Amino acid sequence: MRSLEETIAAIATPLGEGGLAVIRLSGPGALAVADACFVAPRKRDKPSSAATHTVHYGRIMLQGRVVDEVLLTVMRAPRTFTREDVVEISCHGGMVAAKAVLDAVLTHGARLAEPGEFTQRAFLNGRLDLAQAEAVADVIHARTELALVVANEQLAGKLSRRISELRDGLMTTLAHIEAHIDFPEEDIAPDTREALLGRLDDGLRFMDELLRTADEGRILRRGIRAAIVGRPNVGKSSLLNQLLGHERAIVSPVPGTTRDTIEETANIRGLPVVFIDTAGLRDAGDAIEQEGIRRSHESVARAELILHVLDGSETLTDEDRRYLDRFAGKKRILVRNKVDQPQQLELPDGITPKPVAVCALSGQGVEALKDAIRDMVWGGEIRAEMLPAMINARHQDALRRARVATERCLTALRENLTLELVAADLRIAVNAVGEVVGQTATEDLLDRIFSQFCIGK
Ligand SMILES: Nc1nc2c(ncn2[C@@H]2O[C@H](COP(=O)(O)OP(=O)(O)O)[C@@H](O)[C@H]2O)c(=O)[nH]1
Ligand SMILES: [Mg+2]
Repeated sequence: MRSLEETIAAIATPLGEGGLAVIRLSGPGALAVADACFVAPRKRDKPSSAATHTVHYGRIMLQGRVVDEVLLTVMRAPRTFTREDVVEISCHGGMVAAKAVLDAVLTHGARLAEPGEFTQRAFLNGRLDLAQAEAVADVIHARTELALVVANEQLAGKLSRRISELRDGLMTTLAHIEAHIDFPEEDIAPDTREALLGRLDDGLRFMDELLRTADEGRILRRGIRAAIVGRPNVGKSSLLNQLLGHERAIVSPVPGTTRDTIEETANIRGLPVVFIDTAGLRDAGDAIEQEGIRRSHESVARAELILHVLDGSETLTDEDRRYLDRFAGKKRILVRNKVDQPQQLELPDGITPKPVAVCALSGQGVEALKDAIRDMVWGGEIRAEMLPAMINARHQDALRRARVATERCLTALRENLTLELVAADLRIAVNAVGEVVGQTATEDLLDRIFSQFCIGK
């Protein structure tokens, strides 16, 4: 791990042209670096003598040259994001200006920050725990407001509090068991044993409650993949455009127009849904079309939801039947398109679910289709205020290990095995739960998590 003695710097805003860019500095030397390259209108006004949380106008200088006109914010430890001295310099948003200001601070003793290093310092200095640090990335990557609500609550500590509650409970039980190990001549009284078993059971239930949120947490963070399938010309591309609210896919009366697979994310009732418009799953066609078909097969195999589009104005074909069979076992929604035309389509008996009727030309029925998608992936209305703390894949892995260890512990206690064994398993469970918030995280794990952040965060 890198030394906290160093002062780090990075451009915190996206690269490219914009109104403003922000260069961020953090570390014990942040104010000294600012003193060395910032000149206020009154030369003796130095960042290091400024009051905390104040903003100052001036120029950034490098080798006697004015680099840019800026506003510089002084924030002294510990009331900062990293709990270190922090300086933020707002400069002009061009690529050259931001880069030149960064060069100036690097020349005067700061070092370029690694991805996620500011957040990592916030974690190492105890400002955030690991679950909260991960939430910082979730906030940045949130693709719907709902995802943002969940990320912000995790950042505020909602999940962390649940985890401490769970961990405290397990630690109390562990302390009890260890007390009995210290006095081996006394057997555990039957009612004490019952109490311990009850506590461990509570712990398991608590873990299960959190583990149940993994799927919804994954959907909110990563989105759900929904493939739009059906034979050529039924209106798949038209439907995609309706769901996205803009023209993305080429719509054409010529079958086989969509040669490549199109993927785009839409916000469906707060859920990020990645729609995949497939090139059709037929065999035949020229080399380019075959490649398109190969990709379609791939993305359909990875999709978690199928939207099977049927043309309501035509009778069912063998190809339609093949699609019906093929996706019978998958989570699917049947869409009867072209309801503006005289209807010919009749579905065989026993086909579920009931199709959603739409007209992809006018958009009629598309709102009902969005509801159907939400119901299929979420199960019920989504209200931000009802959302529980939601775990991510890493938390899920840690909690699963904690669950296995706790179950082993319960069995050992029931079967009267030695208390050392019971305690050993319980310690494993406590540590695994602690990983979620980083109480027991290895350096490798920390590096892996923070390296996924962007530079400047
Ligand atoms: N009347 C009518 N025509 C539609 C409807 N949806 C699509 N079409 C037309 O059907 C043709 C094929 O549509 P397209 O979206 O390219 O189908 P795809 O091959 O399944 O992607 C185009 O001429 C569309 O304008 C609809 O709801 N009603
Ligand atoms: Mg198409």
